[in-house]
Amino acid sequence: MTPPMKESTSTHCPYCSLQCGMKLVGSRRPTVAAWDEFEVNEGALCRKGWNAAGLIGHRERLTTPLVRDRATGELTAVDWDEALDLIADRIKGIQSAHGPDAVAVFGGGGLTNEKAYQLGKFTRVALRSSQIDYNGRWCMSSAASAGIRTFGVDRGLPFPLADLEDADVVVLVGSNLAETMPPAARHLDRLRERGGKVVVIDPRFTSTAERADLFLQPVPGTDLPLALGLLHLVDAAGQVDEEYVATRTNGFDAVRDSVRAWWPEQVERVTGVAGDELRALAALLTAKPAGERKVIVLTARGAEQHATGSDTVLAWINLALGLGLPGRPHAGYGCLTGQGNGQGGREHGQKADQLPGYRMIDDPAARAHVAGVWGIDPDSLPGKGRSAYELLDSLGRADGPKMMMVVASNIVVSAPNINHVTERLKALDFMVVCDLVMSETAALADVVLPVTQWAEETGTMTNLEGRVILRQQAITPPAGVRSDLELISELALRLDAPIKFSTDPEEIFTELGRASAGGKADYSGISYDQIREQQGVFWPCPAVSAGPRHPGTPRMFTERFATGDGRAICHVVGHRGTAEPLDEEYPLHLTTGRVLAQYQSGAQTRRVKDLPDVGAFIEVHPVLANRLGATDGAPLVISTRRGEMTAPAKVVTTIRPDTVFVPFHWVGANKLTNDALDPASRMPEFKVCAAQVVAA
Ligand SMILES: Nc1nc2c(c(=O)[nH]1)N[C@H]1C(S)=C(S)[C@@H](COP(=O)(O)OP(=O)(O)OC[C@H]3O[C@@H](n4cnc5c(=O)[nH]c(N)nc54)[C@H](O)[C@@H]3O)O[C@H]1N2
Ligand SMILES: Nc1nc2c(c(=O)[nH]1)N[C@H]1C(S)=C(S)[C@@H](COP(=O)(O)OP(=O)(O)OC[C@H]3O[C@@H](n4cnc5c(=O)[nH]c(N)nc54)[C@H](O)[C@@H]3O)O[C@H]1N2
Ligand code: SF4
Ligand SMILES: [Mo]
Repeated sequence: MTPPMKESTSTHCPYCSLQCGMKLVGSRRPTVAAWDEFEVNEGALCRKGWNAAGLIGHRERLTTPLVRDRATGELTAVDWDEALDLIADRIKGIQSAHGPDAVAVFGGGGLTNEKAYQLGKFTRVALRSSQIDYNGRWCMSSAASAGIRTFGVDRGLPFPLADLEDADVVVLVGSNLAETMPPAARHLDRLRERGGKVVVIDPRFTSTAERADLFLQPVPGTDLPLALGLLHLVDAAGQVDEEYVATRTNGFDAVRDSVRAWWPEQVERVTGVAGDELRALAALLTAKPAGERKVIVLTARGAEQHATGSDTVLAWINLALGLGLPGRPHAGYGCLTGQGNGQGGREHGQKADQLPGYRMIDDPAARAHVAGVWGIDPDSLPGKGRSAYELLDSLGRADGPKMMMVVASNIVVSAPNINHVTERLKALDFMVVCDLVMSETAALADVVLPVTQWAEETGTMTNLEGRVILRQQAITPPAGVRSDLELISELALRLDAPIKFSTDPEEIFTELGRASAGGKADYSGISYDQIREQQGVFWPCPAVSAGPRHPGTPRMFTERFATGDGRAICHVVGHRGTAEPLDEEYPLHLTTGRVLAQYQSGAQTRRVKDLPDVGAFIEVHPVLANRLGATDGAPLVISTRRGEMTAPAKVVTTIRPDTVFVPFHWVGANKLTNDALDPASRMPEFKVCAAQVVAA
């Protein structure tokens, strides 16, 4: 029974990893109001948040399952039983012909913790398939891989966001925070009011850069040598925090040796950043003596979405360790995660190599623990699957899946090299898409299942700080839609799964806690009530058998890192360059990213009428525009080795003359992008490839 809805519900935004608190007022056509007491955003919201209710009651909302009619080829309304029976039949048929791995699942970092957990469990237990991965692989996986290797654990920010305010210096490497999480920018403003300094590193002078005291504008894909050059300068000036390095790290000397050749002039040659600017930044970082430095280094997608992304993050972490920052007050390294549940989405088992609690699927002890919670034989759990892009690339091939279920991703807009990916999707025998709207990916499906959206269901999300928050149901869903949890449960029944799948979020959260107990991301002590009382609870938060409950862990690494001996492990990394160097035919760097008013593939925000749906554009410098004979707004054709698109020029002085930028919220940018993958994280090189631009 659906409970009667309240007139005002405190909940959270449906979009990014800040997970701003907001109120939804009214139960039929609710409006968004400020929730001033929620400490992460203090009532502030960005334009997307203020307009979040625009998708509630939207005329394009899917409210009935659709099945592709064999005769007409059109998607046609059917009832839920017919759609679910058909899906279960196809799963059984395809698996009996080709084995369990012939059915794949593609999840999303926008799913609640409960959904991400159930989806991973469904794939391993009901489908018995190893083939699950998710769009988070394209998000912060490079930082995750570097964090795990160095600190033994991956929590985007190991400290609350508000710690930024009390730092002396914040360095943003490839983050356009003022557009991608606007309410967070006030921490930078407050820091500067106190006399602190903000450093922005970006090939474009963004609205975040407008807040910078020091702005470096490197060639895309060169953040790694930039970090090597900074550590070189810090060491050459005798400014390495020797005591910290000796007591809290392993392997630093090899790193120190490896940066000896990275003189500022050498760095300038590779990155385009002048030696003096590099020296200015090194001076800022070492303005205070070792032990007193309140410096925070943050990376985001600009530095991470590269085929060298994980090494780049390792290089910036090495710099932070050399300066003696991680674990010290108002200092450290962090990654700004992206999607609403970008953090939790990677902890509960929808990643190809992971089980809940950030446990590794090839670890026998982890398998035994999780199988125990699930009530199954550990030997029945499949092993590691393919990473997101490798999974898509394998679809329909002799050894690849023949069927895929997509839950919360709009792949044909957001995957790299989409001309190729779309071909692979079309090679599938059967595709199911679960979504709230007819996304570009849903339009290619054989079955589309209409699901509830954020305000219509309850679940937890883990924000960029590792704070587990509760999105409470505020309104009754429209007739005809079901939650992802319900359809997972129904399908599991039809597949004769050995166990039942609950549809109750709180019950699932409790089970998820038990599955995570003793793991790296331990949620076992967290309850919905505690989240309500504390404005969220930071993991790790283990269950306590007697005495007061664990309060959660806002700040990590204060005494030790999560490695065997408690010390951070330094990794030597070298400069490799981008996967696709420029040449005569493709002489420009193409980079891609976001604008304030649109979210991701735009499936949701392009449908909100109060958000400007301006279409893709190609940002070019006036020098380049002149050479092309193009004025602002004139159509340009941009092409790479993989595809081309036409879009109007946006002539701006804020971009490097050798670089162009295209936002990826509209179909097009990803016809161009390179699918070269990072060897460790399997992150595609979204942020740089070689392009040619001509006037249309
Ligand atoms: N408005 C809006 N906000 C969002 C989202 C959205 O779609 N729209 N998505 C959310 C998600 S999932 C994510 S992951 C985050 C992403 O948040 P951000 O990482 O801040 O966003 P991006 O625009 O992808 O990239 C940031 C900057 O990287 C720069 N850049 C490009 N190449 C390079 C490079 O080689 N080096 C450096 N140093 N910088 C480079 C770009 O010019 C851009 O300004 O945003 C979240 N918030
Ligand atoms: N060129 C380029 N490409 C990029 C990036 C880039 O910077 N440049 N960034 C990458 C990054 S960081 C990311 S995170 C990805 C994101 O790319 P996508 O995975 O495409 O992200 P969304 O547009 O958020 O897609 C989510 C889909 O799920 C639906 N949805 C929302 N909530 C739910 C739910 O609870 N259940 C179900 N079943 N569906 C739901 C939405 O309507 C939408 O269609 O894009 C990547 N692609
Ligand atoms: S910053 Fe992110 S969470 Fe906050 S209102 Fe905007 S989109 Fe929503
Ligand atoms: Mo992301």
